[in-house]
Amino acid sequence: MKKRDDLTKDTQALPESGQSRRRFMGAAALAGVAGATGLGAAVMSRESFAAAAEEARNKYVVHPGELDEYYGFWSGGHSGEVRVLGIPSMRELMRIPVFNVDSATGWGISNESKDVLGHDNTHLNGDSHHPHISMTDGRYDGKYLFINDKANTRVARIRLDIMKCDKITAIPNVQAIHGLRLQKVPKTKYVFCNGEYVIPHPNDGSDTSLENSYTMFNAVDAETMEVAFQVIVDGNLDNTDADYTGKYACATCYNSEKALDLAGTMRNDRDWAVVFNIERIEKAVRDGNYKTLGDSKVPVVDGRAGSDLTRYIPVPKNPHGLNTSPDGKYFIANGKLSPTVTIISIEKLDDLFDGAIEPRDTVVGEPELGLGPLHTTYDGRGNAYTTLFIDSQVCKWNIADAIRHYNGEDVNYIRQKLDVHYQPGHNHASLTESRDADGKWLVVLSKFSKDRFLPVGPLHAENDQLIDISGEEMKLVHDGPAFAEPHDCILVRRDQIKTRKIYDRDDPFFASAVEQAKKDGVTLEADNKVIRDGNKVRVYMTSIAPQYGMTEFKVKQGDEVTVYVTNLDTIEDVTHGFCMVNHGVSMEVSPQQTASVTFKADRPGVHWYYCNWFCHALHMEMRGRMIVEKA
Ligand code: CUK
Ligand code: CUA
Ligand code: CA
Repeated sequence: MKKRDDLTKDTQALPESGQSRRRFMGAAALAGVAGATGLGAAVMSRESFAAAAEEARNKYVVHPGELDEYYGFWSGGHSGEVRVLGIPSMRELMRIPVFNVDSATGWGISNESKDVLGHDNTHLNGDSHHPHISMTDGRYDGKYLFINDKANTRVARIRLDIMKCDKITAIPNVQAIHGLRLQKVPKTKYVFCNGEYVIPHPNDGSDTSLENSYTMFNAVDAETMEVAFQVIVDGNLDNTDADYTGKYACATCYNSEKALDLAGTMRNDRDWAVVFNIERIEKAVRDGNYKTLGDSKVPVVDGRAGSDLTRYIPVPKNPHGLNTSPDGKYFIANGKLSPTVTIISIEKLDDLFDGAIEPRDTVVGEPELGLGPLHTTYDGRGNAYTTLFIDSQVCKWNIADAIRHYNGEDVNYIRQKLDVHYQPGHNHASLTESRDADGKWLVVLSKFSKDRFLPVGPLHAENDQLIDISGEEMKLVHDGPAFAEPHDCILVRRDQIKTRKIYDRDDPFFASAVEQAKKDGVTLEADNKVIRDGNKVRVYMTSIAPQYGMTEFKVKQGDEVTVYVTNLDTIEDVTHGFCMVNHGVSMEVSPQQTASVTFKADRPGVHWYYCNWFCHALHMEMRGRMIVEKA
């Protein structure tokens, strides 16, 4: 672990625990001391053993004052948020509200957040599953993180420089966006996302039969966040991933049966993975070979069986995760109801699309791993790690050996099975979705924690486990309770993320406030003013610890009041808030940020407002009064 500041660290008071001294004296140092003092061999080995254990512990224990080596971004499932963790400490660093309402930051309350979420307040929930970081040439570029909302069929983008959501797009013509992955090469031009459930078209009640129902694979432009195209498919869609040429994406389908009942979805021994030829789809759109549906202008192409745009590769059975290996060679589909995963050779896809080979000819391996394979991740050294939901294990296996076994050689491709606790969904190795997969850490997101933590009532935490995969053997090193429900996470080296310490005054995040101030002739950084515009009142105030620029303002009963607060502090970490008591109003105003909130002044009298982010010794004194005059 690197230290934030060696000088400060060494003077920090840690002698009681002996932490800093122990870390200073690594395994080699301890062995050396033992040798120099002429102790016997038995003592030496005990010392060395303790030192080695200590060294191992120091790999994942991040001591007070030290910083983690990786950022982890966790989806928050039906909590609708994204969480930021440090790895390997597993410390939660931040929460980024996205498809939810957050009282602390005012997400869903402030106007800036409503500019992103929509001002109609209709969708206050979400179900985020798959967080993925934008890439340039197959490497994380740290610019954006994208995430799906299954509950309300949306895709969101988070700006990683400020760690705020800046765009949300509702995907038309489909229901429930589930799998989401990014184009890796040459850069993330598209966000690929799967509509899971089939619906009739038009979906207006005129026909609810299955004959006219289908779902679509979608591509969202990563910069504009507009839907670039939709592709009609057979069956349904679960998870997806893209290749390292920019040409192909692939998605699993668990319901080739097009069944409505559970038993029906399990009827076929094989469903399929559908491969999308992105070049051909782009060409079809360019050539005008598409239709549109309903009011939407999004080009819709037909990728059902027989189309030139797709190929359907049969794979067993109700497949779930779809994961590209970091060497770019394979798509691996995880069998779920089959104990196998299916290795699809990406190299062979050109021949498949040219009609030179049959779909199953692209399969180069189908190793049997255990019960309930859901997701696979990679260490960049040729090994894959697959979660076995039913077995409650992670299976480490070697891809090359699995392929040799498929070709009839008598080799054992399984390297190790490690118990995890319990019922794992996704797992994710450090940098695994990029060319830089470094095989250091593996996070396993277990759906059940059962007995691993203090009981907290019938609703249990989940259990995110950290596994050291840097050696030959997987070693479980940490349990971390998590609230509902981190489906997936992504680990990125800390140097790949560059964050702002304070806002830039030109930040587009509060552009609409800046625009309104300009119209009102107000200088946000200096003025404290009340502007009346019919029964709309705009209150502009500054804040600098521990004071607002205005300790009182007057409005009339029935006014629609918008308060703009501009934080003039330039010191890192001095965030103010604005809370209007009894008005459901609360928001964050970080250094150099402008934030605004709109509410109705419907009750005459005195209404106090105060700063709700602790900013100063006199933080309690940072307050003021809104006087509402009787109508
Ligand atoms: S899905 Cu949840 S465990 Cu939505 Cu990625 Cu597999
Ligand atoms: Cu400003 Cu607390
Ligand atoms: Ca099926």
